[in-house]
Amino acid sequence: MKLITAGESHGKTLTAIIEGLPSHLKIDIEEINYYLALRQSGYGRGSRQKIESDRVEILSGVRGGQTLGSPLCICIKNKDYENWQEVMSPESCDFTKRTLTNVRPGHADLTGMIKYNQTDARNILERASARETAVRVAAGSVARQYLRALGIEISGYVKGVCGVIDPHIYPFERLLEAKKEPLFMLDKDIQNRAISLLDELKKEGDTAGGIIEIRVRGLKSGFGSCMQYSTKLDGILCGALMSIQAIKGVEVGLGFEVANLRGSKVQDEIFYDGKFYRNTNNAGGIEGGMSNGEEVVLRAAMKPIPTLMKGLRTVDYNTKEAVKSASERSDVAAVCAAEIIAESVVCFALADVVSQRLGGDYMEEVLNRYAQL
Ligand code: EPS
Repeated sequence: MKLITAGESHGKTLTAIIEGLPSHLKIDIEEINYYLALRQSGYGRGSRQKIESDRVEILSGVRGGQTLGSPLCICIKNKDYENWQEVMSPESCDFTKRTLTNVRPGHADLTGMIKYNQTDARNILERASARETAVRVAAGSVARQYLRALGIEISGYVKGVCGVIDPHIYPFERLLEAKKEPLFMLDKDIQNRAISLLDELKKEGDTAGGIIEIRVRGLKSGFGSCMQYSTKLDGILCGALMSIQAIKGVEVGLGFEVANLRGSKVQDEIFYDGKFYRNTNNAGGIEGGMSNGEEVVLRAAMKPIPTLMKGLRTVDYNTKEAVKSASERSDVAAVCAAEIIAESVVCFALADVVSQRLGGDYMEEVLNRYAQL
């Protein structure tokens, strides 16, 4: 299963092509829109989200609610384009307006300008922007529907915001409740502390990141492979998470903690009672680059949003003068959005791994093959 995305943040539309879906997969468009709305929600989002109300349009690959086996072309319109047409139109536009040269530390601005030989960071930031993730959520939501048909579910929650961490471990069933919470957190006291912190940061013109946990339930053992480095499931899923804007760290299972513990406290011992099982899941459901049948547990660390209302010290790209970095509007935090995006990219990457092993041109064939494992 392959995905390619296109689109600028203030351009006409975001578009994606998904290739490799079998035929006869029922597509629930309202569910895609549900995840798009969730991606726009969450405490700490900025005023851009009041302009956009993302909805997917399927342009090809689906007929009467079912996939045809042909490539799906999907798009999400940028409502803000109406306000940006003068500077973003592909036909003709005014290059002197809404230029950005006070390059923002931590954004793609400076490195992108040098790499692509630009004098206006707009030509970089429009594509680097996390707006692109809207269409990845739509594609991930299609992949989620494919996985769900096999009984594989993906969920997650926010585990921490700017150092306010929830140390609890929750059963999979509880994770869905997080979506009803303003910060997708499951402990209300901890969430209230995080909200107060975001309020303070907003007043100070500062921003925050956080930690997201993603879990996969129902994945049978043997997906991914120990035979070639590029086919290892942990490498593939962590790579997908790292591809999200602002993600700077990823862990599987115990994650970085494995380095601090002795072997007998880290390895999950194996037992047999009619079937093999383990009493612990420190490996996070992946051993030797293959799913082992336990829940897959992934965590991602998001850095704070690089556009700070109070600005940061930087240099004007063209004049080389010391200036404050650019800021018109910004999210204080987008950790909830990142949680939905993380679920979505895991869905897509996993659907690709699953479909590589199972093959199948139509859903019934796929389902039969999974049932036989
Ligand atoms: C983003 C900057 C902000 C965010 C945007 C990502 O947009 P604007 O520059 O229009 O205020 O709101 O995210 C989205 C639009 C979105 O839908 O997630 C950036 O620089 O990455």
